[in-house]
Amino acid sequence: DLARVTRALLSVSDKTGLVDFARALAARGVELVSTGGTHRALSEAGLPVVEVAELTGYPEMMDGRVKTLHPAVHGGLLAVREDPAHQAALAAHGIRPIDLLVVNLYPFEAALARDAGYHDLVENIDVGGPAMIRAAAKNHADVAVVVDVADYPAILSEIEAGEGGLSAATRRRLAGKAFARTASYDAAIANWLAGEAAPDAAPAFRAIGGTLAQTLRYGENPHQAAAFYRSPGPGRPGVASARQLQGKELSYNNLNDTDAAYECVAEFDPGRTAAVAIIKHANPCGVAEGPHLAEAYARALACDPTSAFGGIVALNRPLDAEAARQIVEIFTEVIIAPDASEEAIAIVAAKRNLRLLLAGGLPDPRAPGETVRTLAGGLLVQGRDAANVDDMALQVVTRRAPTEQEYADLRFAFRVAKHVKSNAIVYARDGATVGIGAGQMSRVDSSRIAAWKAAEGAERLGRPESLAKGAAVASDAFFPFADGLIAAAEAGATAVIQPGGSMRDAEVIAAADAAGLAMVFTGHRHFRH
Ligand code: 93A
Repeated sequence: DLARVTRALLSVSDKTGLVDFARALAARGVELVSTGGTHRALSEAGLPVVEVAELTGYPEMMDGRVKTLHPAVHGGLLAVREDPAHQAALAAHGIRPIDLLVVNLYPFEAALARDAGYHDLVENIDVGGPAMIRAAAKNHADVAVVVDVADYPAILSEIEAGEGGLSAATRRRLAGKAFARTASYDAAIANWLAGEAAPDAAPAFRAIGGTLAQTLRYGENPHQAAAFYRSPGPGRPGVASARQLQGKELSYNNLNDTDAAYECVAEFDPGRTAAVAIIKHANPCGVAEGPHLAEAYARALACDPTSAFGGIVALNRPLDAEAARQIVEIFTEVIIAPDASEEAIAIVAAKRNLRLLLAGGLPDPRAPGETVRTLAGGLLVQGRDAANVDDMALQVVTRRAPTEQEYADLRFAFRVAKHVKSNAIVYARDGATVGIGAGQMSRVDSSRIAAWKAAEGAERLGRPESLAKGAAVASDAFFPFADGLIAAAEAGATAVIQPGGSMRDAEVIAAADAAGLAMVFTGHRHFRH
């Protein structure tokens, strides 16, 4: 079962060991054919070698994109030696068989490793090489294919020992290796192209087994590539599962904000109350409960109507006509709700750019799950914050205990604070936020901003006193010093909810008592960064 090697085609990018290997072949009387660069290397070494262009009758063209893609090459590789019809075809077209193919491919992987640019990478996609490798490997009954420079010595010694031939077992083994090589080569190209769409998110989501849901026009900023990946498994009802009824494609920021909005409003049990959350830059700028959605929306909007402009509105019950009519009155990017009435859908339809997303349900705020974020060289994974203020044993730490109304507002404020970026301070009154301070590096600054918003709200309504007057205030983490709490008391808050646990709790409690505040500790922190 030896196949004699009489004619070899060599076409290699990596020219390591090439000359020695070719010289040994030539010494055994093997005729050499090769492509441009390989041909040059061999003739410079003084070896007799024919150029492929001579075989095909065509010069290498299009920057080498077309050099071996020709019947004179592929016929020579694919012809079955024992098939008379194949032999007749060879004869009819003046094609001579090739018994040994030696190819290594354009160094695509190396180009990727050195972070070559897009154009450079595309040019490093070898087409003719893999085509020849696959042809020779398919025809391993007659042809031997070598794709690895490390195999040269073994091939040579087998040819020496086998009187100019290679065994069927060797040809078959080489064919297997050849297909493995083209497969891994193509996989590298495919992965690169898939990753092109979202260079930042792709590795992270491949790691958790997500699937690409949407290639986004860009990320947080236009110079950032981005994509939206859907997590494996059924997942929580929300932005990833929602049906979009109208409006243009959601952007990266829209998706992020819509998720924040829906997760926030899902904290409100629709069986107990209607609730609305309005979100901007992933932070709530107004959240409110109400007997029905329209009232909840009006109250949420009243908290900070300036910021609500161009915001995302999330509802915990199916959108009805009354609420829809109010929402379309101001510029809104997205509405997300579990469902919507026909009438509400028709009302929203009049605003063609407004996106309406129907999620089919509300996510369970207590359900387990993960959050993932990347950092340089790794991933941070944590369980989602599934803690719920209704499950917390609230500990009264002040002389005065909250009234029933204060308790309700404290729970409301802490529920919202969970969805405000830290440091988070939330003032709430009668089931509506009246001032939110988000994302400050100092808790006192968040307190000041929230109090200022509450004062602004009063001005808007023509009220003499800040809306913080008589409000409940929530802090996502403990007050490290009394100053933040004193600021809240000065703004007019009467009740405070916070995790507790500061070294200075005693000072903070004393300040609360001095101001006549009622304060409860939750024992749970709601950091969100
Ligand atoms: O550009 S190609 O995809 N088109 C071809 O027809 C072709 N034939 C061989 N690349 C092609 N090759 C590759 O050229 C081989 O796989 C090898 O990597 C390289 C050798 O070129 P040279 O002999 O000019 O250095």
